[in-house]
Amino acid sequence: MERILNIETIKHTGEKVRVCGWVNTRRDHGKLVFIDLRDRTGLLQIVCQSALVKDIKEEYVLQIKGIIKERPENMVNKEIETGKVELQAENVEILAKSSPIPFDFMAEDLNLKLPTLLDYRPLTIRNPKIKSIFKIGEHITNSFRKTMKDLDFTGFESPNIVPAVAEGGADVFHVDYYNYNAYLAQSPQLYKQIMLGAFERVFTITHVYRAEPSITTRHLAEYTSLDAEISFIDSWENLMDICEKIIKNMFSDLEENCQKELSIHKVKVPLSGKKIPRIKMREVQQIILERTGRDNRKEPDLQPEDEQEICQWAKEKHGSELVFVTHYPTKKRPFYTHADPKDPDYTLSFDLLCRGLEIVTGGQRINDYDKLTANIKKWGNETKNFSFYLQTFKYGLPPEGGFALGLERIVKQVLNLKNVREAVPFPRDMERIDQRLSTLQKKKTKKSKR
Ligand code: AMO
Repeated sequence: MERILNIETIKHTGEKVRVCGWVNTRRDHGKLVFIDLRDRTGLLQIVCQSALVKDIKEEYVLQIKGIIKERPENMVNKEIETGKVELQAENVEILAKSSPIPFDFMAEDLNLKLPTLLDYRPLTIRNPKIKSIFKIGEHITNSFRKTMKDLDFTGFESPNIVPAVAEGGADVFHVDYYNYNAYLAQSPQLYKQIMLGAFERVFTITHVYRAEPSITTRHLAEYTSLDAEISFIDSWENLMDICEKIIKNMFSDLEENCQKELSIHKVKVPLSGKKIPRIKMREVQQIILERTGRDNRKEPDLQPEDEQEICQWAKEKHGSELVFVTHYPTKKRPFYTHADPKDPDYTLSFDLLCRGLEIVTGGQRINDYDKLTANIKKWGNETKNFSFYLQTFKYGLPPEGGFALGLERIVKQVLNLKNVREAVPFPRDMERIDQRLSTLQKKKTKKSKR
């Protein structure tokens, strides 16, 4: 007999079926035992003679054969999708045993401290509310890919071991690569630009690495970057148009297909209004001054509290929980960023903020070989380290730009999670590689020929 899923049992009343899953709960009522069996589609009530399930405890994995019965009207459970039926067990087989569970990790509102939640990830991932976080993440990634394909972008795989630092700064992980110096990629930036020479518009979904020197609620050491790069742009604003389309498609996809997951978290997708407002960074600082009295007008970047305030402004003024902030100072952007010809102290760049947090960064790139070479030097890098990448421009690349979305940050903002670590099944940060680093022994690193 073929296994059927719990959700399918509602179409099999009166029939004998075989189901498999985990014991979610067990309730003993004298000679009868009620088991809620959990599989990937949800719960099903099993009614058994106690003799059949004598030693069976929570999280045991079972295979059960029996007859699907309709429940009497007054016994229907509206809380579960199979609530109109139950399975009268005739045969129960144990597929795997479980040790006693250390705490109630299936509780509806699992109120654990983050370190405990992550220390017990193999268990807490089974909780429906936690599991739903990763369903949302998967939908976001699929929706990004779908919009990219609809817009005729070509996908590619970007390398994660790289010889040069794309985004600048010291936050890179060094790799001892056959005793040569290499890095874990901070972004697929240089490779997506190279790919344009053949495909004109490309995307990639890839893990990237930032050796963040501190622990915050918005930074991971490894995260998923959803990257797009587009050539033959008429204006850098085309980039924001495409980014807006991606985000709007993403949110309507979640609204259409993830109501269950959104409602477990008691959230709605962020409002994006008719058109997401676009505002220059210096104007943002002026608005912040007027609204809060905080004068950050000389600061080269927005502070986290400024990002929250401007999102609040966008919601009140434009009915949008998203806002594009544009024209960041040239000094603060990587070497490849195109300056604004009208005011070269600022760039043709943008961040997209959502509910108070940056979720996307992008902008136009320098596509002129000489200007790019000069900028690499100006940023303190040696051009020989970039000669591979520079071939792209040496042999002609049209005006272009692109952007990258931080997957986990989008999940965090959509679900109103407190910490971005909750949005990754297995987060890496200064304190953890699955296990807490403090519990692992430090390895003495071999001296490499650098
Ligand atoms: P940037 O460095 O701003 O830009 O990164 C792009 C987006 O990635 C997310 N992000 C992070 N998410 C979690 N943890 C981190 N440590 C982290 N750092 C960044 C953010 C951010 O907006 N090459 C450019 C993009 C481009 O211009 O195409 C880049 O990497 O959501």
